[in-house]
Amino acid sequence: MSKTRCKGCGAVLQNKDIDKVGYTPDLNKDYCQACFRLAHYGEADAHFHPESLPTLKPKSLALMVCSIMGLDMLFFYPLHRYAPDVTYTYIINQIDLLPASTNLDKLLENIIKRAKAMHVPYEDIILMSAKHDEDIINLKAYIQSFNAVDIYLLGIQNAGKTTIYKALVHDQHALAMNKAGLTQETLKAKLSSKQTLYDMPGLFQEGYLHQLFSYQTYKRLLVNKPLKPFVYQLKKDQVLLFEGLVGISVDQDLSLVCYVNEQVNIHRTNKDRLQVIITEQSLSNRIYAKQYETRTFKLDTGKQQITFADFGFMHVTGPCHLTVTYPKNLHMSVSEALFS
Ligand SMILES: Nc1nc2c(ncn2[C@@H]2O[C@H](COP(=O)(O)OP(=O)(O)OP(=O)(O)O)[C@@H](O)[C@H]2O)c(=O)[nH]1
Ligand SMILES: [Mg+2]
Repeated sequence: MSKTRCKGCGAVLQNKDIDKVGYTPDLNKDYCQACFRLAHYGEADAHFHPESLPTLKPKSLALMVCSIMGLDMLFFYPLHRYAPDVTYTYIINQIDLLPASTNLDKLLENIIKRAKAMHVPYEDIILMSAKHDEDIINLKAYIQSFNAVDIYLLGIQNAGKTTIYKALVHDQHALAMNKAGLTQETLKAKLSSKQTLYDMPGLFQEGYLHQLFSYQTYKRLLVNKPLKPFVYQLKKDQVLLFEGLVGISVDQDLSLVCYVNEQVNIHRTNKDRLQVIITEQSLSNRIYAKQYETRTFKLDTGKQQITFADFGFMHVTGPCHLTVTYPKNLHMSVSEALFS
């Protein structure tokens, strides 16, 4: 088998099986067929998601990249437990997507508090945007201040690892797009004469939008512009329905601050109509949801964040009871809000 790799996703190119990763009819091409179609036509059908956990060399530096949409999962991959001889620095990427009014100092303070509460060892926590040249220059200087020769970019899908990689090593070919699980195999390049940078395939996050929608739909729903908080005053027995996917109701009149893509269809209805509307909208949106479930959460005092996969999140000030109807296979979490 050819050992040539696709320059977009890193998969070994092969011309034997169209249903397997790395397929191309012509082994002399730079890209596998899936990356070619994605890069040129914005289309993606087959979804291959690498599931193996990475092997990290001892004494290396791991940059754990997390997008602001995945903050609820920030410390949930305990790589430090099975690779303790590695230095871990956490990068909170895509901060350009946060509303301009966000207090970044407070966000950092709260993340540090959470790391301590969860006993997560870390060297540093960096807030940055891969789209800002200055942040990339600073990151490069930061990496070069370490003696480590192997530097890994790790984290869940769509966090921005390949975007950072491309900017750091000036790679023109690797694909960095809002297609979850795009990087299939490790990409590597010299960062300097002493250091090698590895862009790793994303760690698989169950229950994100790519499992519920076609690529055409989910790329429309992902947040790609700075978030504008939408405030909704919700009355008892009213339901706020997001794209036929998630319905929220509260046990008292309350305001919800919603952070989702502007294009998301938000519909106010009442509890009696909820099932009918969910059925209609999930059919027209072609949601791959086997079953919806309804759960009630008792929210503590203070600002709480309810996160719906990579779809968005909302802030609610408790105490209150919040009832959520959502597909069983959608990732959802409730935690203390990290910023206001
Ligand atoms: N606004 C903004 N978008 C970003 C930033 N970093 C990455 N993106 C976008 O996020 C999407 C995913 O970026 P990738 O670099 O492909 O993400 P990845 O972590 O390599 O994803 P996988 O390979 O699937 O694990 C792309 O559409 C990028 O343009 C950032 O700092 N700000
Ligand atoms: Mg990638």
